[in-house]
Formats: sequence, structure tokens, C-alpha cells
Amino acid sequence: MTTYVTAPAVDRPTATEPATATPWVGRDLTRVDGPHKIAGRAPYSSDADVPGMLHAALVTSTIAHGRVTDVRAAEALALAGVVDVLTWRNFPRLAPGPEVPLGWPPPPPLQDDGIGFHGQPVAVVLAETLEQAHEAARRVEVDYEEQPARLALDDAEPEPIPWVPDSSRGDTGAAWRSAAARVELEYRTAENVNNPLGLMGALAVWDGDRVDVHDSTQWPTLVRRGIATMFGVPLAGVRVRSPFLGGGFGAGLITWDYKVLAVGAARVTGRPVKLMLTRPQMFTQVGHRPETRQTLRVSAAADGTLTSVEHRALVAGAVERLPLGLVTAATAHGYACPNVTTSDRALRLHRRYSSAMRGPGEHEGNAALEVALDELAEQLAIDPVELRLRNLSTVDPASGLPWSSTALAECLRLGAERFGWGDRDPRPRSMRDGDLLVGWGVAAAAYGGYELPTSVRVTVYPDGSAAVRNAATDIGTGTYTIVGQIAADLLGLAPDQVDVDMGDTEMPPSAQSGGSALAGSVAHALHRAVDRLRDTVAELVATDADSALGGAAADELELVAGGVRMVGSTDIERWSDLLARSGLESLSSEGTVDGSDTSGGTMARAGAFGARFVEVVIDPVIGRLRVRRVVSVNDCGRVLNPLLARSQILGGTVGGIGAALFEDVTVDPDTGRVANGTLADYLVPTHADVPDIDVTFVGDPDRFTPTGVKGVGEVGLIGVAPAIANAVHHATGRRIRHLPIHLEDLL
Ligand code: MCN
Ligand code: MOS
Repeated sequence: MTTYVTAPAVDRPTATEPATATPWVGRDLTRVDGPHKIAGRAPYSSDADVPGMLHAALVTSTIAHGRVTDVRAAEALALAGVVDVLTWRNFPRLAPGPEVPLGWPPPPPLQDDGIGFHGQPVAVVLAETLEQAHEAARRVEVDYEEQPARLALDDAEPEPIPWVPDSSRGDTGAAWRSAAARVELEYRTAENVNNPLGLMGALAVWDGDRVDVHDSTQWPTLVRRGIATMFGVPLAGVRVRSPFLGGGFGAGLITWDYKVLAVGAARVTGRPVKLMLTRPQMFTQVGHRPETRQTLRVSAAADGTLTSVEHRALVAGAVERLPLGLVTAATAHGYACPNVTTSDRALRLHRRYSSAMRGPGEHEGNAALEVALDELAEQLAIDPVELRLRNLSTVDPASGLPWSSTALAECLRLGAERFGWGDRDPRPRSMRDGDLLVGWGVAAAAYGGYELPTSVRVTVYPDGSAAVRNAATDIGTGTYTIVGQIAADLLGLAPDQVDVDMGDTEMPPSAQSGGSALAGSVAHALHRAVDRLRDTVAELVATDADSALGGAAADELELVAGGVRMVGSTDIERWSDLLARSGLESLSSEGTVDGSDTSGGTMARAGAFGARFVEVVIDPVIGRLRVRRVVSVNDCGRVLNPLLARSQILGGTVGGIGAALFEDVTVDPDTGRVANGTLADYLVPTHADVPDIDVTFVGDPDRFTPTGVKGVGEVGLIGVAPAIANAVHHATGRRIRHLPIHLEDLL
């Protein structure tokens, strides 16, 4: 009790080689936060504890649509330790949250009696202990007036998603009608939940008009803005900390109700309030990958050249919050096809709020497209790897500009070689291992390239050490580690001379750990911060008569261990001297990127590319399917830390196996309740379901930014499910046009 979580207890990275042996970028450093996590020293939001704190438990709606007519809380309030029960009647009135692209929050909770989904918070019970709060929550009785709910995809009228415009080039209809080969299919993908192991929650502590929030979030900077806007306090009055997160996978990108409820309850009671979600609530309170139904028409000439792609997606959403969409967005970019039409449409249903989940939209859309291409290849009797190679594009087909980098061809070629694809007999059911059917499948993957608004501060000290600060959360990816590596290279230090601290809005504002864009965005901002540091040094020495560097321009200066020197010189002017003469204790600078295109319109920003090759074995008698091998080749530009990047691809591949074969939220068609909302009922891959995964990186540093970095975090998942589906077809001769593929599909 009473340890107030303040700062992350992260050690500096351990330098495994002498400081002179730069560069550090590109090396396999292990995760600096790893030992702290293993030893239980890394503070998560669930560890945040303050004296006098109340525990909160949610009461959630048991109907999908209607209104609350009464909340009967007398029995709960009479229990020992129960302090208050908040409902829409006594919860503070809040303003709507900010309209942030990709980060807009749901409408504030407990504002009226309306119910829009099963699982919506209807009351918050506050008690002295966690057990008392949960016991009391069970005793709260809620009366409803129920109305018919729209739960099935067919129940709602499709509506446009403002940030996902329809796209169209060429004349898709004409090309389709005159094509040599055509595939038309409907493809369905199930609802999946992110469900990171770390339960999400928040501790809110008000001090006068200031509120301090310890949260589980991938985006502290956004949560700060969300809380400030809803509660009408200045940004400076909100501090959000999230130095560690027990995984996010997209579940932590939004200012979800639970954190708003914790902050509101703390305001009402005048005491700190901690609200931790339960595992079942992780299925209902923090978003998920929504269900899709897609239609695809793909046509080609006899030589396999694509002539048209028409891709339309329906995406399940909540009544009060549209889904992210982006299902067909990558289709327009993927292949060099002259005639492409895409559209995403949302369905407002009485279902929970959805959000992003690793490769959001891209995974679902890619699955449908890559299965369709496999069907096309079969129809034309062209090898599916060859079909893809024939349709690759070195320019962004939408803008016509050359990609800043693409090694997709190399991904496919090297993947085929490592897998031994040349030995494949293309005939379905032709390959066997004893009684087992063997199937080999392939899919390509593309993930958009983004850079997001981010600031980083660098500080150097007289002893030659340095510090880097940024408000982003390391969600488990290795951000702390790579930031230390990059800073070490830029400052001429070893990583253990750089103190990296993150995950606190008192630090420079940051983009989300999302869109696989944080590593690149922070790396670029860090480059700019160090450039500014050099400018600042040049300004300092310009007026310093005692400096040997006097009059030097910034680009003539080199930052090295211990200080600064002229490029090419061995004489180092030490930080201690330089700072002392200027009367400074340290020297800081900030670098900011805003994601703007500085290429002068000469190229299109490329994202990551990849190819997946999969072997499945299927027991035809009992329908048991095992993924036996995966080869994953990826082009992620400059790889900052191959050990960590490989971990990202491994994790993504496991996620892809989950989406392909297991993950499926069952929403009760009558009540809208999540029927399998525990980790015992919601299936995910176990170790036995995950084979050896062969991961390789190819490609050059990307040309779009000086860092050469492209995203790694999500691309590994994309393409895994369709490669498995295509392998299933090869093994069995069956086309299964939905995810996940269940055992019953194989009998
Ligand atoms: N990296 C690298 N070289 C590059 C790019 C990245 O070595 N060129 C490595 C670095 O270790 C970096 C990591 O890959 O920390 C991820 O970098 P990046 O691709 O920029 O992704 P983000 O930092 O933006 O992380 C978010 C991304 C997303 S969007 C999801 S979803 C996801 C993912 O990361 N959720 C994860 N990977 C996850 N991994 C863990 N353990 N937990 C999650 O919740
Ligand atoms: Mo990732 S789904 O952008 O957090």
C-alpha cells in the first residue's frame, strides 16, 4: 500500500561493447525494461496505489438498446465499506471529447439514461476495498425499458466513413466484363478482441483543479487532451502517466469510458479512485476488431495481369461511434492494376465500441484480396507467387509517384526460396505426409507508412551523459531500448550513457504507440533534436572567446563522447567546460516532426511490405489443422534492432494464426451479450499451435526520412491468415471464405 508510482524504474541500456564501437542502431540489444518486468519492478497502472484511495467497480447494461428506468442501490450502499454509487443522475455532466483523427473518443459515459449496447456502464460503485466494490456492484439492481436492438449486420443501413473516402481509378466495370479470368467472392471476418494480458485501468487523483491519472494507454498525450476537454480543465491541469503497459495491440489507443469514470468518480467523492477492468470487461470496455463482410471482384488477362479490382467492405460499428474502417484502403495501393474501385461502409449497430486491433482493417481487407488472388491464380493455372510478382508496382498506383522504397519482389522471391516453394505440386490434395494432407499457401502484405506528430527532448550534462524524454508509452515493443540506441549514435555515446524516460505527459508531447509509426516518428524527432542541439552549441561558442570552436557553423560540429569537436579534428571541447563557461548546468533541445512530406513531391511514402509462406497439415478424418511452418520475409526499411524487430514479427505471426484459426467473439444474436467473454472461452493460439517461424528482413533504408525507418509492429500479422487459408485450399481443395477457419469447415 501507499507507494505512489512516480517514474519508471528503467535502467539505462546495457552497453555490450565499448562506446567507440558505433553504430548502435542495427544491433541486437536486449530490452532494457525486461529485467524490471520480470522482477515485478516495472510499475503498471494496476500497481498505482495512494493512501485513501477508493476502488471502483462497474455495473454494466444487460440489454443492448433502451433506457435505464431505475438503479436500485440501497442494498449495495448498505454494505460495509461502500461509499457511493454513481449513475447518470449524479455523475458530472461532461463536454464531448476532442475530434482527433483516429483518436476520437466515445461520447462521455453516464450522461443520460440511454443504452446503446450490452455491457455499457450504467453505474460505478465506490468502496474502500476492491472486494467490497465488486460485491456491491453485484447487488446493484437496474431496471430497463428495452427496445428492439439492431445486432446483425443486415439490420443497419450502410453509411460512409468520413475519413475513409471511396476510391476509384479507371473503369472497373468495363475491365471486369472483358476479362479473361474473373473471381467474385463474399468474404467474412469475425470480431476479434485485443485482450492484452495486462488488465487495463486507471487511478485518478485530483488536487484542487489538477488531476493526475495513472493509466493503461498507448497514447498519454491523447488521454490528457480527452480528459481536459471533457472535464473542462486546461491541458496543464491534467497529467497522464503510462510508463509501462501490459500490451495494447490497439486496445489502448482511445480515451475509453473507464478512465473518464475514474476521473469523474474521484471528482465527485473528493478521493483518489482506481478503476481496474476485469477480464470479461476487457471484452466490452476497450474496443475490438469489428466484424466485416466484404465483396470482391478481381479480374485478370490470360497472362495474369490484373485488369480490375472492386473491393467493398461493410464494417460493424456502434450506434454512437463509427468503426475505423480502412478495410479496403490498402487495396488501392497494393498492386499495379489500372482499374480499382474501393469503398468502406459502416453499420451502426447496438454493439460495443470497436477500435483498432493490430493491422486494423489492413488485415481484414488483405485477407479477402489475397484469397481472391489465389483463386485467380488457380483459374489461370499460374503459380500464385508468380501471379503476384507479375502485378507488383514500384510506384504508388494511386498517385503514380515512385515508392520511397519497396522490396516486395525480394520478399516474395526470398520467401519462396527459404520455404522451398519450387517443390510445390500445385494440384489440391496432391501433397501428403502419411495420412495427413499437406498444403502450402502464400500471401503478400502491405502496410501504410506513416509519421505522426511527435516531439523529443535531448539534454546533455557536464559528465558527458545525456537524457531523452518523450511522452509516448513503450507498450512492450522495445521503444526505451531503441531510443537509447539511436540517441547513443547521434551523441557519440554508448546506450548506457543515455537516460531514456517516457510515458508521462510532463514530457514533450508524443504520437501514439500505434500505426507502427512510433519508432520512425521518435527516431526522426530525435534526429531533429540533436540537430538543434548542434545549432545551440554553435550559438554558444560563437560568443565564447575561450572556445576553440568559436565561429564554427553547426554542420562543422560533431557531437562525440564527452563533448564537441570540429568534424575531422581530434580535439574535444568537453561539455563540462563548455557548460561551465556559459553558466549552464545542462543543455537541452527539442526536435519535432509533424508527419509532413519533405520530399518535394518526388516520391510516395512507402510502408512496410512482406510475404508469408505457410505449410499446414490437416487430418482429414477429424479435421485437425496444424500450421507446421511459416516463413515471413519483411521489408521494414532500416531495422533498428533486429532482435526486437524479429520479436515483433513473431508476435504478429501468432496474431495472424489466431485470426486465421481461433479468434471469434460470439455476440448473442438475441441480447447482444458477448457469449465467450473470458480467456477460457475465447480461443487464442497456444504454444502447440505455433510452429517455428522463420523471420527475415530485406530491403534498403527508406528514402522518405533521414532515419530510413519503416514500421514493424503490425505488418507481421498481415497476410498470415490468407496464406493459411490458401494453404488449406491446397491441402483440401476447399475454398473457405471466412475467418476464422474452424474445424467444422474441414470435415
Ligand atoms: N523496430 C525496429 N526497426 C524498425 C521499426 C521498429 O527494430 N524499423 C522495432 C523496435 O523495437 C520498435 C518496435 O519494432 O520498438 C515497434 O516499432 P513500430 O513498428 O514503429 O511500432 P510502434 O512503436 O508504433 O508500436 C505499435 C505497434 C502496433 S500499432 C501494435 S497494434 C502492436 C505492435 O506495435 N502492439 C503491440 N507490437 C506490439 N508488441 C507488443 N509487445 N505489445 C503490443 O501491444
Ligand atoms: Mo496499433 S492497432 O495501431 O495500436
